[in-house]
Amino acid sequence: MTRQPDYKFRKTNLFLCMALLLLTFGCGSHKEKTQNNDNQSIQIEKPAFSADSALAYTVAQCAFGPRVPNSEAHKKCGNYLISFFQQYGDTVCIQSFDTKAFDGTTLHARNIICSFNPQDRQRIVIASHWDSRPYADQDADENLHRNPIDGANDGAAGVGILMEIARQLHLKNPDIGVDLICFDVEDYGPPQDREYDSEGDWWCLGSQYWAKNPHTNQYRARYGILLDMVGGENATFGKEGVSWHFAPDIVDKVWKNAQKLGYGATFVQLQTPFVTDDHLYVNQIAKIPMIDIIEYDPASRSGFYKHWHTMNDKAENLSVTTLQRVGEVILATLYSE
Ligand code: AHN
Ligand code: ZN
Repeated sequence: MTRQPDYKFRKTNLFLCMALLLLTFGCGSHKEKTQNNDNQSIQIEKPAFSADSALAYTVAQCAFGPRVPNSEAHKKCGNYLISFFQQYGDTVCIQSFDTKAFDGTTLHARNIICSFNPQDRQRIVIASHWDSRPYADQDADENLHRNPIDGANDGAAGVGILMEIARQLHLKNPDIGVDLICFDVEDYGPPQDREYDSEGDWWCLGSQYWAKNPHTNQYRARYGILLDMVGGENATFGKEGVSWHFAPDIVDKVWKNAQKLGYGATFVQLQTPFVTDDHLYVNQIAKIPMIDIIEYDPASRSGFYKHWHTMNDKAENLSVTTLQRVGEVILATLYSE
């Protein structure tokens, strides 16, 4: 059995599923009763989140092949994301730019920004990166260290959640401005398996570009949430250092929402190490407080997802349960503003 069926076939299926979903949940919203750990029942008015859809969107991205900048798969997947978001968003902005990689290569990049209620001054950003890493430099097999990875969890899963969120926001207006941002070239940093002159900010090139050149004049947002490696099996998310430093109130808000939904064992009460990720530059350069929901695995060598930057970061290793929890926490946060 393959988990990456023919794309056209799946697309037809996907549309059928969506038609069915629309018929079943035409009103787009229902009151969800949930039980938290203290046995108090709480109600948050928000639309349903379908992790099956998020997974299908994640598989669809991976089916193009590794989304390494300058590759054909990267270009095709970018086009797919743009036309997807154009179906659901009020506006879609494509930020095209060229940027220099650590090795001197000029990379052709695109940040993709899907906005809801674009005229609203009260805005929230939900972001992820859509490119995948050119090097499996954490793989157990050294011979594979210069192979590109699928980045099913590292990239595609976060974007898959953004896509499902776009579908839900289209069904029920959140009454606040929302920008779903797919950053490009997050993962083109120098290989980490040998000494490289890694002076310089070679990671997160797309978010650095956006932070210096936001997609609208005088752009402001109240806060942002970055999703990175949000689909691993039995994943836990800790209060990451950069997030805690720049936006402790947002971390607490999101972790409280997770608690209310009964996901306190996934969003754990633990301070975890600083991570250089897209949110760092959004905080430092754009001065928008942004947190990172990123898997923390104390048992893995890196402290990240166990298949991080390996050939095993594949769609078949993703968990719908984790996608569901993260998706619900984000929707609960957006609809309780
Ligand atoms: C570094 O490895 C420098 N930062 C981790 C951020 C990252 C990479 N997230 C996904 N891929
Ligand atoms: Zn990565």
